[in-house]
Amino acid sequence: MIESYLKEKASLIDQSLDQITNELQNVPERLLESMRYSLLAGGKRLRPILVLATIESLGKNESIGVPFACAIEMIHTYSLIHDDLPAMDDDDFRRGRLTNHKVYGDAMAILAGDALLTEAFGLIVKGAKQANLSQDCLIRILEDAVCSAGASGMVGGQVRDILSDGTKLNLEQLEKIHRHKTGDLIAFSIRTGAHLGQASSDTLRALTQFAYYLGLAFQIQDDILDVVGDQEVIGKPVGSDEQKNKATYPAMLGLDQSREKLQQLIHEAKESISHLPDLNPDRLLQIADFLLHRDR
Ligand code: GRG
Repeated sequence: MIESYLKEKASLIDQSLDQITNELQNVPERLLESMRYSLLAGGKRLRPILVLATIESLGKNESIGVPFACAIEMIHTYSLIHDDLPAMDDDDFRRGRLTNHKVYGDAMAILAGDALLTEAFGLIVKGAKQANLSQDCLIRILEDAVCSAGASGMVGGQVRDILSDGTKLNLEQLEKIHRHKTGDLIAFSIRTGAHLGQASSDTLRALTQFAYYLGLAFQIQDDILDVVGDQEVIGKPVGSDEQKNKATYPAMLGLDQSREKLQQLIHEAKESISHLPDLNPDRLLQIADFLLHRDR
């Protein structure tokens, strides 16, 4: 059952993040509290789970991926904290609780995000040392981290999004924003699993394609849930995209066509990894199907 797999892996990530942040040395108490407040608030842990599932699908032991998976969750959580700030989306609730700046103030929320991002890189290096990873492999992961989270990746996507406020986007422009804002970190997760699982270059390419289909599908479902979701279940207010006049798939295509596009993307995602000699795709296919029907 995919639900029990996701639950078990989310709990492994929760425990590891708790331990990793508890072991940080010389961190001012209030900063650590603020970092842990958002990090341990129980997100779905999709990105770290994708790291582990990709390693497993390549027939390797997933445990080598845990520090890398946690590092990616730290980068993701930093982006959520900063995205919620008054200068960005100005949101009050995230992961079912008050947003970081509502509890700790803007300055501490900014710094908690900065610290999570920086510590993530430390954790990647620590994970590489623990696993005796080759320098080549570590460099590939670090390069991917910079490209996917940095100025040409997630941050770039967020900037394109902000600059498009008040303008009328077409579908192609919207997809470019999401490819970077949402897709790049999802691709980084899967590519990290592929590097750690020693995927061939053809398989790495196919997994990257799978990741971008999945990332876009994930975003469309996020947009759909903002229209038809249950606030109690998703942990943040619904209807906020419409209220903020955001360009979304339901706003551009309507709900029915957005759902069709979502199904099409999941189909293409699954096709792209179904016939590779060094990959057993079953787990990743199950996750793709689960995302199609997720309610949070
Ligand atoms: C501020 C640098 C910077 C970037 C912000 C990720 C992001 C970019 C903004 C968050 C807002 C948003 C809706 C982004 C789209 C990606 C997305 C659906 C994020 C939410 O991810 P989930 O659903 O959240 O995996 P949990 O809480 O489950 O981890």
